[in-house]
Amino acid sequence: MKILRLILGDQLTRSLSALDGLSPETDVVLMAEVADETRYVPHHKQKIALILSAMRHFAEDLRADGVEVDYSRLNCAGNSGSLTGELARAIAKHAPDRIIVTEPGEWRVLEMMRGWSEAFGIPVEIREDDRFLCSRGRFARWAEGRKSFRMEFFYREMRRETGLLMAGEEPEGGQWNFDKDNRKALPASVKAPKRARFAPDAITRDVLALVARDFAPHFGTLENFGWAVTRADALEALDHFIQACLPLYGDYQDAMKTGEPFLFHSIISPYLNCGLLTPREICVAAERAWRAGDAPLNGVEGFIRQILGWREYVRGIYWLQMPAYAETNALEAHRPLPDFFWDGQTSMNCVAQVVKETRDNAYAHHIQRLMITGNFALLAGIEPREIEAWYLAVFADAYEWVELPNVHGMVMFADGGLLASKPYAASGAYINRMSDYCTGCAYDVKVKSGAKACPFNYLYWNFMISNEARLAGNPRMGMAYRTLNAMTPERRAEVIAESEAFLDGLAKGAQTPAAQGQIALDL
Ligand code: FAD
Ligand code: DLZ
Ligand code: SF4
Repeated sequence: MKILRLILGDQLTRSLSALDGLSPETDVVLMAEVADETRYVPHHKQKIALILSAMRHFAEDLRADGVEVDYSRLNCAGNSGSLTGELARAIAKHAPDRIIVTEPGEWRVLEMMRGWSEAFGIPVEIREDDRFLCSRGRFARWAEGRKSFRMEFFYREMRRETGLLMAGEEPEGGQWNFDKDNRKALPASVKAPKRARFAPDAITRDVLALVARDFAPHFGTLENFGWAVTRADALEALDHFIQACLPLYGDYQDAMKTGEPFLFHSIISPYLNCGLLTPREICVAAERAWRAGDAPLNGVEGFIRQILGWREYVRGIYWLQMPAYAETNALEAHRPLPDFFWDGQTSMNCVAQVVKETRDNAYAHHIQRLMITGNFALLAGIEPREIEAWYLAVFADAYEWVELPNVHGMVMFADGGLLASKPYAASGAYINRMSDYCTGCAYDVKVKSGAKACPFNYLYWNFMISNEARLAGNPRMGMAYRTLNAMTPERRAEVIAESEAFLDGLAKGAQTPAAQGQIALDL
């Protein structure tokens, strides 16, 4: 029996379920670079280059083991531009008896796959993606009958089930969560380690040239491209993180510093999400470092929680709730996305810095995504679809299954609190505490009203005022609403007027550095 096995650009794992039982004598593996996937959002140039180069390396690796790979390059003659079209061409060429795939990460692709058997008149087997630590079925069982979903409880079950950081039935260190020891501001004396980057080889150089030529209008630069594109290099990047960064990961997990985009973060999400690394091996490596005395428990637990907890949890929510999830807009936010999300031309130094780093690296760390660009989008009431498309495009690790719950749920509260118990809204004081951005800003973080006032200060209260009916009853918002209730009517009116003037100005570019007579960041 001849089997055609399709591998997608984020399924680059040799133990992938679609490859299980592969017979090199009879089977063919299909991999396809297609316009539909490279262009459905204006992906960052580095993201496209990373995926295409990693796909080409993966195909070479399979071939070296004697596997026949039918590989469609983006610009090869006859490339149909779609996964369905490339499958049709491969069926005509190889006349397989059946097709095997691993379930895709995104709803839209699964819908497409579900039509293939009928369209081609061949059995199509869609296998579970067992690279995740929690299957979709297992998550659905956990969620069943719960009124609200909270990551912390899910995470504890996952710790018990996997045995990670467990001492018998109890969590190591006597606590499930060590976050109170994390979240320190970064002292000037602490320097971030130099990060492992990988010089492009001939395959990557070809891909970089293709992306530079054919994707020029897409967001981002290619100059800093140093991503691993093979499993061997991704493992080296992981090893470097465990040795050089994990010891201080927890302490400075929430810190932000100008010119230090990576700090002590792992930068492994692009590898994890395209399949070069697996979540289990990363968690095991982190736990091993703690058991060997090379990293403290607060950081190791915090790191493992991101992968075993948050990553699995957001995937579970995505599959449980799609496709309706993407349609909700609980806070009725409808403002268009300002241009400065793409060009960085804003006098808000924090936002400009994060956009600049994202443009240069296809990366921003979690707190930059949540508390700078995310916080701004929440406070400004940006239309969820518009900000979601931005997040899906600009990061090398972005795939809808992980981007959507983070943006729709965690940042925009558009799901009405299904994923997060309260909106992550913050004024300038938080940004000032966790970063050095305010010292280089045209606005003054300590000023609450007037031309010099930090926009996050009045937008924060404006957000509370405009969402009072929806949020005042939330027990976790009690303190904010008690403070708001103590505000004089005059101050309320001032907050609303200043916010409206600022938000109206967004569409007109009124607060770009040029409009304000300042020098713009070099973007
Ligand atoms: P580290 O801080 O070193 O964390 C280790 C790993 O934990 C990450 O590699 C990632 O796999 C996982 N992780 C951490 N937080 C989360 C989370 N909230 N959800 C899922 N996994 C998590 N992550 C993506 O992989 N793709 C996305 O498209 C994405 N979009 C996001 C959008 C917003 C608005 C926010 C707030 C977060 C988003 N995240 C996304 C989660 C997180 O910001 C990134 O995973 C992280 O910044 C990647 O950098 P790192 O590998 O250095 O992470
Ligand atoms: C993200 C991406 C890109 C940019 N290009 C391709 C591609 O050319 N071929 C491919 O098979 N996959 C690509 N991907 C990853 C897919 O978008 C991903 O597999 C689906 O979104 C399902 O998660
Ligand atoms: Fe951002 Fe406000 Fe600080 Fe400027 S003053 S960097 S706008 S928080």
